[in-house]
Amino acid sequence: MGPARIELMGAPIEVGASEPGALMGPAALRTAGLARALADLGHAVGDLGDVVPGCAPDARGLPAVAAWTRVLSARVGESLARGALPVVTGGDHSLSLGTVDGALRHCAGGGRPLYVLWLDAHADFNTPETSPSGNIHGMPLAALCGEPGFDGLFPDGPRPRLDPSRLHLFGLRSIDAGERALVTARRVGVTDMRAIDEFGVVAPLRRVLERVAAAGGHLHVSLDIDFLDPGIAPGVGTTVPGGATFREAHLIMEMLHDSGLVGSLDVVELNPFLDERGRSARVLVELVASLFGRRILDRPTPVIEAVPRD
Ligand code: 5AB
Ligand code: MN
Ligand code: MN
Ligand code: MN
Repeated sequence: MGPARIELMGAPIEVGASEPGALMGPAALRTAGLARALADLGHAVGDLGDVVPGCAPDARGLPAVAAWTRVLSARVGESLARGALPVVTGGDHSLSLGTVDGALRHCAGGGRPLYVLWLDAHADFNTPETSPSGNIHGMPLAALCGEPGFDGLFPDGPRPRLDPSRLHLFGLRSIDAGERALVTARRVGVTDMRAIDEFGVVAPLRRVLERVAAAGGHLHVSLDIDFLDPGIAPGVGTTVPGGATFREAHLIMEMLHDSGLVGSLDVVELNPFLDERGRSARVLVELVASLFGRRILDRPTPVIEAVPRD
């Protein structure tokens, strides 16, 4: 059984990155057939179009990101309240400030813990103080977890924080000194590339999924395309060699589907301006389709059966 309805929303934001082009990401994913691929699997799919931020066209920096955060949080919250599964396409990774905030508020209202699986080459745990670049797409997790330095980013008043122990970084292979200290101090879960090389993706991911299942949690998945090796997904501003292979990423998506735990999804950092003939957009569509149930044969694989379900 799948979600009642998948709701696609574009978030053409690039103010969080220094390389221009990510604002074309939602359009490229539409062209690559994202909605059609999901509908072909039998899901009810709605494309709600692009989210429009309530900021001046010339807004830059933190104020612009704050406007995106506000509207994305509201849209994701509304989608979840309708019982839908929101899929937000980016756009740079600062959009997850809004999507995760929306999921956090929704879960807090329902008394469910929110877990985040961050598929990314990077930790995205810088603060304005530790960041070597000043780019906000390298900071969303620090802000969501309540690190200082982000005044004015979220709507005023109390807000639920992301518990760092319910955050898992998967595929990490590039981390700055300041964020490494924070990730360690806050006890964030990490499966870095060294661990994937040694153990593969199955055992570490199964452990994450078991925790979420045991807690009855909502799993938010944030897929940064630079999680993948640049050889298969070159359309990205921040390439790091040594990324996940297509087969590793594909298996992760299949396991996520069969877990039945995913409640919301971001697909971020696609930069069509840097892509090669739509390759990266097509790879992302393939992966998202697998997350929503595309499979080779009509049976679960033995590995996935080992993940307990209640
Ligand atoms: B992405 C870097 N750590 O903070 C920084 O693509 C890169 O959303 C951030 O993961 C990459 O600028 C942000 C050097
Ligand atoms: Mn990222
Ligand atoms: Mn990244
Ligand atoms: Mn990036």
